[in-house]
Amino acid sequence: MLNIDVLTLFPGIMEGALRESILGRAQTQGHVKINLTNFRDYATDKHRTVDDYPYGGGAGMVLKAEPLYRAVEDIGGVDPHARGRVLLMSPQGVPFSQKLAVELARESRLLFICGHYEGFDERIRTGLVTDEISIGDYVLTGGELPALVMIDAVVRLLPGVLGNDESAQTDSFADGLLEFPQYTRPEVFRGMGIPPVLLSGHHAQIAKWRRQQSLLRTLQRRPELLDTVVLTREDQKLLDDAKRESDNR
Ligand code: 4GX
Repeated sequence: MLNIDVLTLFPGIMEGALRESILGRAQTQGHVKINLTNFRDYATDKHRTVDDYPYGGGAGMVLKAEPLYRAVEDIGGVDPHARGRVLLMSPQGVPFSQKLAVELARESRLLFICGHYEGFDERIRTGLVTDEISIGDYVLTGGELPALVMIDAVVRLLPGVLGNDESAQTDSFADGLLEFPQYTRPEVFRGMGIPPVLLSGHHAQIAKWRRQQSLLRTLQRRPELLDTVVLTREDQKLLDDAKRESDNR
């Protein structure tokens, strides 16, 4: 069972998303425990202040170190070694990836820190955070959506969370390639047919076509992914054939 804590000033942003569908089911089935904490509860003054003006001046506010230290120590314990990984979502972080999701899914506890609007006092990074992670090169209003993205990617990898039909082994990135095209009924939709091989009943041919489509799609859309996947000699041949076909078109 994975234990996830989230520190946020806006737990409401995450509540709905965590209740629905596979993430909701993963919690009721006991694969993961997700605990949301409003770190404003750890402010000590009567106005429950969590941010303050930046030293040196300038626009915007900065999240204070004290409430977050108190929250992390209360939830994760005072011993940084026993605490598990403490993740901070920010555009300055290392890019999130399937590889990192697999790594995080092996942990027993994760603690996410979500900021909003402003920056963090740097001592939060230096004294609390083990991993600073970005979900992409764009600017959001807060860390809650990135935390949801990461929680979603991690929880679906936990043993038992996905059924056989939804298996994490068969999806895009499990083998480092993009997915092949899929079709369902009807056979002709608004004049658009389907590749005849899929109706042939020839399972080896179908598998070969799908592999070739995955390779071709990866080459066309995300060629850099091919640098890191190991291609069999058969893959190399399928890819060469597919390249020749698309050159002829
Ligand atoms: N991938 N944001 C965090 C607040 C903030 C400001 C400064 C730390 C330092 C983002 C992303 C992202 C916006 C979340 C700023 N936190 N996080 N927030 N892209 O854009 O992860």
